[in-house]
This record gives sequence, C-alpha cells and structure tokens, in this order.
Amino acid sequence: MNAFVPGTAQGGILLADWQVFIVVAAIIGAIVVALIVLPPILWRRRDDALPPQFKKNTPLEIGYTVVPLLIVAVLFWVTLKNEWPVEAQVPKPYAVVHVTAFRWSWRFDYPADGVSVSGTPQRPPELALALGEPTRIELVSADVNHAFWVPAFLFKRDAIPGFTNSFDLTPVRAGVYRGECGEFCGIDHAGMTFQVRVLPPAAYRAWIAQHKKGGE
Ligand SMILES: [Cu+2]
Repeated sequence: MNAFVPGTAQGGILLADWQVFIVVAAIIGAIVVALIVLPPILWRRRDDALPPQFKKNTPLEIGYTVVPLLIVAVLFWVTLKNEWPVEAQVPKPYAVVHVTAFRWSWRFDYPADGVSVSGTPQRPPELALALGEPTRIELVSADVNHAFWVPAFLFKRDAIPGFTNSFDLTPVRAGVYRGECGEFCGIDHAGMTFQVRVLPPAAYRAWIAQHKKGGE
C-alpha cells in the first residue's frame, strides 16, 4: 500500500498535524485499555477483605490534573503551529480564482484572464490550478451555505453567502482530483461535484487560453 500524499503543500502540513494526533491518541488509548484490562487480572482479590482505604492521594491527584492539561496544551500548540502556515497567504499569488458555489454547482472565475467556467450537476465544471504555484481562492456562495471540498487536498472550507473566504492552494502533484460540496445544501447537494486539474504552468496557460475562447 502506498502512503497517501496530499495534493497540495497545505495538505501535507495538515497530514503531519493529523499524524501527531493519531500517535498521541494511540498511546493514550493503549494506556487506558491497559489500566482497564490489567488490574482485574494482576490484582484480583480472592478473599472478601477490603483493600487499604484512603481518603486522598495528593501527588496522584495533581498528576492526573496536570498531565492531561499538558497534553492538551502541547496538542493545541502543534495545531496552531501547523495551521498558521496553512492559513498563510502569499503577497503575490500566481493566480486568483473567484469560486462561487450555487444551487447546484460551481462557477470558477479567473478575473485576470477573463475566463469563467460554470457547471451543472450533469456537467460538473473544472478548476485548473498551476503545479507548484500558489493560487488564491476567493470563495463565496450565491445562495445558501455550501462547502468547497477537495478530499485529496485534505481541505474543506465553507462557502457562506455575503462573506468571502480566502485561502491559498499550492498543488504539489499534477493530476485530476475530485471535488464536491461538503455541506448539505438541498436536493441536488450530491450533484455539486467538480474536478480540479493540476497542470504544469505551461499547460495551465494553454488551458486558460483555450477557455478564454469560450470553450468550457
Ligand atoms: Cu452545496
């Protein structure tokens, strides 16, 4: 089985974040299961005598308060440290795409190039991105809440009417990726698919030129 490689630089950071959480959760899970399973086996009493009775154990109580707090603080820090670069935006993106979600498809506008691609559930639209270059996405909705979701990028962001969500995507692998609406928005929600085509910059320019002529 090949290891999963996210399609964008931002997705790679999110994967690293997720891996830290999985490892920490696995260790904590193993400790909890061991504490549940082992005592009845190792220290099972075979008489009716009560075990030693005590009212408090200060070091233990401090320990089980401080240790979880430390774990949460460290995970919080790891998350912040990873999500800052994901949210970071370059001063000069290679391209800017206005993405509009509507019932029930997507429109991708490239204002600098005069290109506009719009889809329907029957004819999902295509979003082209240049390989290795940061593209700024300006995401809005024309009607209700939707969400721009590309599973291979490990990235989902809400499309909210009246509010622009802005983020950068920097693809690291050429290819075609599936995108869909990640927020239930009505009867044809499942038809709100699109595809993302990541092309080397020269092929990307050719795609732009081809779509400028009105072909979609
Ligand atoms: Cu939707």
